[in-house]
Amino acid sequence: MINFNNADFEKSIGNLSQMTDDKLPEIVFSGRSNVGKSSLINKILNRKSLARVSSKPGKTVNINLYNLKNIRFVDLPGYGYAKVSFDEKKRWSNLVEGYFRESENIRLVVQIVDMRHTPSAQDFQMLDFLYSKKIPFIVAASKCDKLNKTQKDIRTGELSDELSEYKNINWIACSSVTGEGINTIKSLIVESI
Ligand SMILES: Nc1nc2c(ncn2[C@@H]2O[C@H](COP(=O)(O)OP(=O)(O)O)[C@@H](O)[C@H]2O)c(=O)[nH]1
Ligand SMILES: [Mg+2]
Repeated sequence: MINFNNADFEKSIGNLSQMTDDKLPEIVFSGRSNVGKSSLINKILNRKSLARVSSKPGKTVNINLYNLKNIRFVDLPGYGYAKVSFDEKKRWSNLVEGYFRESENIRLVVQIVDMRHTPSAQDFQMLDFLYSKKIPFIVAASKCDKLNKTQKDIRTGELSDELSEYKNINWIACSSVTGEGINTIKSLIVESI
């Protein structure tokens, strides 16, 4: 049983040695900066502002951890923000690559892409990485409320094609504004545990 309504912020870490070694199953959220990662986490957890939502792409290269008692949500630092320095990019890759290398408790990665656009080169890099390493993942296509019916139909077909090389991967149109897709994502999280 997962109680999505009983989450606490655990901590924000800039170094993998700060990870708690308690074998809690982990649900990982990954995506480009500003794609709607924090908003999605808040929506799933039924909270207004547990995860900080920002109108500007964030620069903090930290992993944020949320504890749901018997599982942990792992909020990876966003990527793809153009204005970060070489050092910050280096910090991002050390932290994220290190996390995937060292964690033995990943049950599911929720890879978030913006429904309105073709996934970026970095999104595809992330998807290729997850797929080739056989890490279980789903794709959450965020901000679907920003598309009208016609646009949504078009993007649904296109995104299916764009993701077609990842066999048997679920992708879900979702919105943190309307709540569309959130229950499906929650079910897939439950199934993964
Ligand atoms: N319309 C709409 N806006 C969203 C949605 N999700 C996030 N946003 C907005 O996108 C911006 C970035 O969101 P945030 O959750 O901080 O993204 P993060 O950087 O990936 O954590 C904020 O202005 C949010 O209000 C969504 O599903 N629909
Ligand atoms: Mg965020």
